[in-house]
Amino acid sequence: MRSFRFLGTALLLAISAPGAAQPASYVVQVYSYGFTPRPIHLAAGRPVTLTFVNSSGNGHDFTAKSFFASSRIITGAAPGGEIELAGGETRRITLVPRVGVYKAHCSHFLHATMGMTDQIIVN
Ligand SMILES: [Cu+2]
Repeated sequence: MRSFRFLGTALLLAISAPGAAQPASYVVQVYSYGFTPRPIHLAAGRPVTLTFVNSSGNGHDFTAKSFFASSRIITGAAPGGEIELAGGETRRITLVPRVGVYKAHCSHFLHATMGMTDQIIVN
């Protein structure tokens, strides 16, 4: 019995051991009218799951064409360099970002003017 418990613990440690396969987690809040955090800091070459949470009842998007184009996307998609979010929607994308400073904004009419701009710093 005792040895089985030890085996279980050993297995658990093996599974939860730090490894390159585990992506980091990063949450971007989307609301009327802004993004948080601002700027967004990411580690270059490290897989990260970006979770975009639209807490408002209105549709918004996170447009960052050069950022998504230069990243290696693992799961999810950003067609046209955009993450489109309906009111209350949450979307995830897992990618490996490349070194650089990128601009992001909401492409909906006048939303960038009202504050929906951001910067992604990857280093
Ligand atoms: Cu917007």
